[in-house]
Amino acid sequence: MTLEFEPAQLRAYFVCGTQDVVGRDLETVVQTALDAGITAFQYRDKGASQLTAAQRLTLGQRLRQRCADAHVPFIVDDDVELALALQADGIHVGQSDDRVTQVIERVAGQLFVGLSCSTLAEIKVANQIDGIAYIGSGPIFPTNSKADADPVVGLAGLRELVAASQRPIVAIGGITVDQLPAIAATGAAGAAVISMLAQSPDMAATVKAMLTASEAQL
Ligand code: TZP
Ligand code: MG
Repeated sequence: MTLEFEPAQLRAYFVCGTQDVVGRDLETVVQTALDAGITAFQYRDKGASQLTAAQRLTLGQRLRQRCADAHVPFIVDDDVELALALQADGIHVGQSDDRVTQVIERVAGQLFVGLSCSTLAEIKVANQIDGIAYIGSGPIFPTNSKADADPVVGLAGLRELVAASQRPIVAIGGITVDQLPAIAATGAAGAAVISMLAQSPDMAATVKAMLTASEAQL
């Protein structure tokens, strides 16, 4: 059983892979985040990850099960075949990944689709495409977690993207607890974070801050 997309799932969106928790166990980190109340998890194992494809599949199965048990959507970054193999709830693709229209066709009826858009032009194109559940926009601020990140969008830029988009937007990139109210004030449906949660000394408090900030906008 896969979960249907709902915009509220974007409120406390955790993105993580083994490269983001070096020296620690990703499964434990994800379980702690689930227990803390994250509303979505994206498995993004890439960049400096040392895993083989087989290890990624095995770990993915375990993470997928933990998300299912917690009734939290499990979303796979980029890799459509991995997402299908894991019976994920969603797939997230960037502008430079497989063409989003092909991905939508490939996963139709099985997975919801998220698309990264960092410019107004990309939002306008996305508005014309049926089958996109949500948009991820960023980096809002400078980030150390993505080597090939687009130029920084900023809060004013995010506000423009939100105004132009017909789909809910989750903001990503360099987001810290202090910035959550400002992110929410742009009309974004939520925040997607790596470091803020992966390196949080108190995940319950960090997730609560994410939920409180997005609650104020509902
Ligand atoms: N896409 C745009 S910025 C980014 C991704 C995956 C990295 C976000 O990581 P952090 O640590 O929350 O800045
Ligand atoms: Mg990508």
